[in-house]
Amino acid sequence: MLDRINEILKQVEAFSITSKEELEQFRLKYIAKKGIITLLFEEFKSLPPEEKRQLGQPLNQLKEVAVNKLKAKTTELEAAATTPLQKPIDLTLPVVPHELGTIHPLTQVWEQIVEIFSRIGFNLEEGPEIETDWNNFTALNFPENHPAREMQDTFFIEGKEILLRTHTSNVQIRLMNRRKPPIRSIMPGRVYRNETISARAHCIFHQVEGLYVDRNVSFLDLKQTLYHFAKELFGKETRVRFRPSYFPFTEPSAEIDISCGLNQPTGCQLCGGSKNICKGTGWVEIGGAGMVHPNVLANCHIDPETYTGFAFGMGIERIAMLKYHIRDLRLFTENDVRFLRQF
Ligand code: 2U9
Repeated sequence: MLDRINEILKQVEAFSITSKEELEQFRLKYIAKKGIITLLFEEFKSLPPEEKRQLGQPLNQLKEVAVNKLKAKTTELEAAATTPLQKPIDLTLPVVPHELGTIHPLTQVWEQIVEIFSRIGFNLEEGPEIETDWNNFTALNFPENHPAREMQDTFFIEGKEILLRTHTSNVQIRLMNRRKPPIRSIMPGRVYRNETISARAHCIFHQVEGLYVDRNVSFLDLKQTLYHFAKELFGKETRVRFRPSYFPFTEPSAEIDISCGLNQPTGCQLCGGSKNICKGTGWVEIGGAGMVHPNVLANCHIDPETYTGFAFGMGIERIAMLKYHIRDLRLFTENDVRFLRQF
């Protein structure tokens, strides 16, 4: 047994411990409950007294060497884990560049629009994207069989009663039900339509709508407000044109065009030199507007005999595309940094 003790002592001394894993292997092999040294002690108990006297000391010494090695290596490895790198840091080295992001072009345009209208007294209103049929269609004077209410155009969530809003007009309905005139607010937000995604259409897009309801609000107020807006956003030279149109929620209704500068000495400013967008007419559509239909006011418990109002709606993507000469709607949602970095 003495030979075995000496052999194991050599192994213990030679055992290389450079990691926590090796430390644990060492402990399990020699000192743990089923370790070699523990088993030697078990064997030792049943030896005759004569041998015990001979082997007691070398066995104790073996254990002591192993336990001390375990303790020393444990302290050494713990210290290494907490001691900072000894290599000096060169403070003159250039820093690793931390790339800054850019503000998404849609957010930029959204913020500019909010800013322009807030300076002329419009406050900001928001509402839910999941809406009832009443707030999205019925209160807005959409007839029961209007095509927008079909599955091909609207995303329905529960039957035909709960849906993803198709415009931000639901916010105006909620606002008028909650507060009485004067009301002068804009409603930017995300809207959903069941469209096939292409360069010109997306099933998710953004709108900004506006509403002004008070005594004696006229079509002239609407025109002046939108003239002001167009000049602020697209430049002082911009002209605005109203074309008669039809929406269930406004009467009379109009589509709003702005001049692209084709007929100016500077040429097509908004179309970016190409006539594809204005199709050579010099005008591009930016949205629609009109006087709030008396039925819509009445649906929101506002007396149409006392109050009148105007409303307008514009697509934020469309405005951003014109302002920054972006040709494909899909670029807004692809998150390609080569596109986003340009703004
Ligand atoms: C209420 C009353 C009237 C909001 C309006 C338009 C005309 C319009 C389109 C522009 C391009 C939607 O983004 S688009 O596809 N919008 O043409 N929107 S008037 O009229 C309202 C809204 C709410 C209570």
